[in-house]
Amino acid sequence: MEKTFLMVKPDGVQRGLIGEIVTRFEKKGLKLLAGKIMVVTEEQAKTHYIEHESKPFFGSLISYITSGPVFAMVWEGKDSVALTRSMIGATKPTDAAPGTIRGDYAVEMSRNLIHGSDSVESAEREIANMFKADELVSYEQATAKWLY
Ligand code: RTP
Ligand code: MG
Repeated sequence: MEKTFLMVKPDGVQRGLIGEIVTRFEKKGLKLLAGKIMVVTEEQAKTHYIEHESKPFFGSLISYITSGPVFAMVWEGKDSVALTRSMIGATKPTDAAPGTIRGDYAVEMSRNLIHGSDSVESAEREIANMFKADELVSYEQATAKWLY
């Protein structure tokens, strides 16, 4: 089964949206393997957003993501990367469809509430950057036989 890394960003935590966001993925049928409130270090932030290193917004992106606690999660399920990206919605809130997380709750691109891995390879790298292997819990999902 495919794993993905999702993270409620500091604005989502401060706005009290952790529960709302987690509920959406639970109801979809994804399995939560790990979740923790944490403050991302400067080093972790730079590793996480390495692909944007040369962009003009890199500095402000790093300040934002390290500005307060985030809620980091690992979710598992069939096509979990693509499924969660579509549930999150477009990067720019004006392009994010209603019904998506950003479409329903975000106003600014620089305060777009949640991160989701964009590929299986990114997910592996991002999970390793934020979690130790033993923080991921392996268990049987009771609803799996009705989902798949
Ligand atoms: P994320 O990685 O945070 O899940 O967001 P994403 O895939 O939808 O977007 P990405 O292209 O990876 O960009 C990462 C974050 O950088 C900010 N951004 N600002 N032109 C800009 O000013 C600009 N472009 C991107 C956004 O906050 C975006 O979520
Ligand atoms: Mg991205």
